[in-house]
Amino acid sequence: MNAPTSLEQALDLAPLWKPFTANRRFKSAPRLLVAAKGMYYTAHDGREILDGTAGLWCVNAGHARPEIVAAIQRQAATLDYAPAFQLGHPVEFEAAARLVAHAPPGFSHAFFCNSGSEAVESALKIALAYHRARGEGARQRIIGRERGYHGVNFGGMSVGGIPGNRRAFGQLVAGVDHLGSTHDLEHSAFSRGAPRWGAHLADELERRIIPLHDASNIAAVIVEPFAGSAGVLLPPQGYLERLREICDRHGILLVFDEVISGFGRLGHAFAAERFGVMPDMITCAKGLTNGAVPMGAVIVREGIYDAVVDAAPEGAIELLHGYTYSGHPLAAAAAVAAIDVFEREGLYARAHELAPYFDDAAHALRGRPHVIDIRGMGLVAGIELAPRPGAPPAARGYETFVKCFERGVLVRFTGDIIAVSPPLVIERAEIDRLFGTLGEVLATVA
Ligand code: PXG
Repeated sequence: MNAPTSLEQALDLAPLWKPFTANRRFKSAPRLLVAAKGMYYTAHDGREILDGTAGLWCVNAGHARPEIVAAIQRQAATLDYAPAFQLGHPVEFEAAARLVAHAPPGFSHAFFCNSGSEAVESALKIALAYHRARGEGARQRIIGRERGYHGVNFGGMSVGGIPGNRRAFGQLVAGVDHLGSTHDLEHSAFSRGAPRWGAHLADELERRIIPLHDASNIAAVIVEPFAGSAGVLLPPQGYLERLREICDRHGILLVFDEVISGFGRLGHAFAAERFGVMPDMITCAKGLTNGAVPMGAVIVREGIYDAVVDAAPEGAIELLHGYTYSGHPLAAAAAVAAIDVFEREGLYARAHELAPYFDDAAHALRGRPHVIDIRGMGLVAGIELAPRPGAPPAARGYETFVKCFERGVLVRFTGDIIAVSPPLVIERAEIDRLFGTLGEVLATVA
C-alpha cells in the first residue's frame, strides 16, 4: 500500500524532456500532481498541497471551476475544432467581444494565439506591420528591459532581459536594445507597494536609446507592468507614466506584457488600470482561460487594427500571421466561461480587498533568516533571499521551494527570490498558512 512508489515505478520518466526543469534532478525525485480542486493540488502520494502560485500564475479563479469544466466539455462535444483561417465559429467572436469589453477603455480588437510567448511574437509583428502600413517601415527596432521576461520564442527572448535564458542561444534577433532594470535594493528594499525611487530610470529611453537608434527606427517598447518571472519587480512610482510620455513624443508604440499581471493579479482586470497608464497593446494569456486550456491574446487600441487592415487592398489578407489554433473552440469556450466567473464573483475586487492582509502577512517575514527584501502588490509577493555564499545561484530558493512542498505548500522560486501568487479565491486562513509555512521553512534553510 505504498502509492507514491508504485506510481513513480509505473511511470517511465525517461522519454519526457521537461521544460525549465533540472531534468536529471527532477527525475531522481519527481514531484507529481494528480488532481486539483479549488485552492489545492493533490500530489501523487495523496497529500493536499496549498496552491500558493495559481499553478504557474494562471489559475486565478481556483482549480477545476465547474462552470469552466462544463463549458470545455460542451464545446468539445459540439465543435471540437474549426479552421482558423478564412472560416470562423461563434465562440471565438464571443470570446473576443468579452475580452475587449474586459480590457480598459479604448481597446478595440483582440487577436488570439495559444500562449504568452505567441502573444508577444504576435504583438511585435503587429507593431512592425502597423508602422509599415503607415509608411514608417524603418521602425524595426524593439526595446525591452533588463530582467524582462517575454516568453521563449525568438522575438520575446531577444527583447527579454534575463541573461541565463539567452546565453545558450547566442545572438537571437538583431536590432533590439534594453532599458536598465528598475530593481534596486539599496533604494527600495521593503517598500510597501510601488517603490518611491526610480521614476527617472525611464528617462534612459530618451537619453540613451532614442539618440542611439533614432526614434524613426524604433517600433515599440515592451515591458511587463511588474516583472513577474524575474522575481516580482514593481515599477517605481511614475515610471510607467514617463515611459508612456516618451513613447508618445516619439511615435513609439508601448506594449504592456500582462501575461502575469492580467486577470486580477493586482486587483484590476489589467495592471494598466491599476497604474492608470494605457499602453497601445496588451499581451495576455494564462488567466484568460483560468489556465484550463492554452490561449493567448493581443488586445490592441483603437486605430491599430484599422491602420493595418485599411492599408491592404480589399480582399487581401491584411496581416499575414496566425496559428492553426488561433481562437480554438475549446480555448474560446474556456475564456468566455472564465471571464464569466471573474465578473460574476467580482474576483478582482476581492483581490484588491485582500491585498492589505496579504501584504501584511508577507511583510511579517521581515527579519527571518536570509530575507533581504519583501515586495508586493495586489495578490503577489516577492521575498528575496541573500544567495548562499559559495553556492550556485538559487540554492536557497530551490531548498525553500522543496521544503515548502514537503510541508504541503506550493511556492515558486526564481533564483533566490520566492514568488507567491495564489488564486484570487484564497481565504485569510490560507494566506496565514502560506506565509506561516514559508517562515518556518526559512528558519531551516542553510
Ligand atoms: N510574458 C510574460 C510576462 C510571462 O510571464 C510569457 C510571456 C510567456 O508565456 P507562455 O505561456 O509562453 O509561457 C510569460 C510566462 C515563473 C513563470 O514562475 C513565468 C512564466 C511562465 C512559466 C513560469 O516565473 N511566464
